[in-house]
Amino acid sequence: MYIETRARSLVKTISWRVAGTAVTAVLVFLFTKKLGVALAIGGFEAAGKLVVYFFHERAWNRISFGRRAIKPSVIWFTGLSGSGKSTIAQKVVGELQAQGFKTEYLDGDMLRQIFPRTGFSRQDREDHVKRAGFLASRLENQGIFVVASLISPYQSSRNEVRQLCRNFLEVYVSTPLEICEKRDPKGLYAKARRGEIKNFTGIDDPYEIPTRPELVIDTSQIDLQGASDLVLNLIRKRV
Ligand code: ADX
Repeated sequence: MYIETRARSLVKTISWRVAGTAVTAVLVFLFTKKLGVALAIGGFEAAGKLVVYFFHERAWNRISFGRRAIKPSVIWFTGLSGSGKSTIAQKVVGELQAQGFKTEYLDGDMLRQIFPRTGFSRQDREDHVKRAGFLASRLENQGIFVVASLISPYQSSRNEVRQLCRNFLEVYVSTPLEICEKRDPKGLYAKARRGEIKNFTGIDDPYEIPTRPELVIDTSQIDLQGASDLVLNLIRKRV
């Protein structure tokens, strides 16, 4: 993801030469006990090898042998509201960034703030998921890891997103409805039960369980670190 600039090659040339020449001069002195000879050989060697090293470095920068481009992935968290998707997703984002990978996080709630007219009808959700999926695929194309967290309850739009992306990893956060409802961090399940919110996923709107997810995580059975390690292991296998 980085380009080796000429300035960097030049500084590396000089630092390596100083180190290499010091070794040569010391060795010559140890063998001959003649300081003048040691310094002369060191000096000529430094001048010659400075030039050779610089061009050798620049030539290798043009050779792709032994270089492997990182294959980023789209890690798509799907599951009920309150299942723990976003918590694991954010942890994975932090770990990927700490490892130096360019990583973008796409969250359903965040996208809804930008497109506030997105509702919760089937059509609205399908469009919303496809918008996020399209964006994810474009970022992936540019070598960026994408971690997305959306309920994305319908198989059809998840499949479409899978088709758009090159390296799509579907992580189904399968925490049971009873647990999500007990957690109810935003009090929305209670509202949905009282009929104050319509089309609430898991209550009066379906969640279609993924048929072939790359990973299934039930956050009532595993802690946050364990869950994030599972995801990172999966990513590592696909990089
Ligand atoms: S998705 O179904 O369109 O993928 P998204 O992930 O963007 O959903 O947003 C889900 C969040 O919206 C939930 O975590 C919840 O807080 C809130 N929400 C509000 N109304 C609903 C609803 N009818 N169904 C599901 N979630 C809802």
